[in-house]
Amino acid sequence: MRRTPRVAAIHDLSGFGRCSLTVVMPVLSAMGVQCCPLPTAYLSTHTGGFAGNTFLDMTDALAGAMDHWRQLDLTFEAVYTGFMGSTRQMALSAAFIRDMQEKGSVAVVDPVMGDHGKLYRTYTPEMCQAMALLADAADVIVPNYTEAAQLLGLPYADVTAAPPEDTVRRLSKDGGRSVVLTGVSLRPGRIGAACFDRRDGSVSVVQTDFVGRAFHGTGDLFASVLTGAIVQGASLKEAARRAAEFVRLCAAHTAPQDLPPREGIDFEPMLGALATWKGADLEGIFQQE
Ligand code: PXL
Repeated sequence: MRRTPRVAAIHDLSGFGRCSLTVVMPVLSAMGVQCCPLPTAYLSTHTGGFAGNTFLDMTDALAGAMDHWRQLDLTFEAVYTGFMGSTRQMALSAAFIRDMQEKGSVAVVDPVMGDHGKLYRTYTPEMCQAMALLADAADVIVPNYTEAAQLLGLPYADVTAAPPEDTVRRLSKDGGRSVVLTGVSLRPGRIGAACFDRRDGSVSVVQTDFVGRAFHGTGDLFASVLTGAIVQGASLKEAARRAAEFVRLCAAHTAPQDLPPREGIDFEPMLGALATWKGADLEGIFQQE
């Protein structure tokens, strides 16, 4: 019997606010994937909407844990990275990715830097450059429009105005990496992602209903489901469909509660649905646009 797929997850641990490892770990576990965390930092809360959060940098511990895993000769179906606390963490992550790729890992890099046209307040221009280098090591990147603009060195307004099909091709760096651009809306009331699959050069857009509000942590939720589906063997487009549909389900559950957006998307009660989904369950939910 094939062993349970494993993912090495390099993200911060934010105690309150539903993002990064507090999303990544339960989502992957619910999908039947072993999540092995490599925490980059411990924060009391995420940095979006809470003032005065604590920040414990864990870069030295990260380097030590990576070395220990190398000594143990561990292998992972995927290495999945997100929010980073320093340029050194990004360099360590890129080196770890390259070592694990030699042993068969797929590298999914969510180049977390900002949202809604603005960088998160801890990100400096040097960190954005280092994130672009980390993204160069990836097999799959999962940027939103803000991050796509950073990676392409273009104004946010230009990237949001461009056809998403062109943007994912440009982000692929001549087809060298797959791309899932999030927050793509082809028409009002619809939202989803544009995908460039480097395996066959195909470009596709998946769309689902937009549940009228934005919540913190939806990017982490989307990228976690995407990563889980990829290691389960789904195609990139199918993985993006599952991710978009799960985010929609959780947003529909969260919106009527009227929680402060900084508390994040209330995904925990929906994990059961994620655990039992099979690819076929989603047929009919999506229309090709
Ligand atoms: O959701 C991305 C994210 C992850 N981790 C931390 C953050 C953010 C976004 O604000 O602050 C600590």
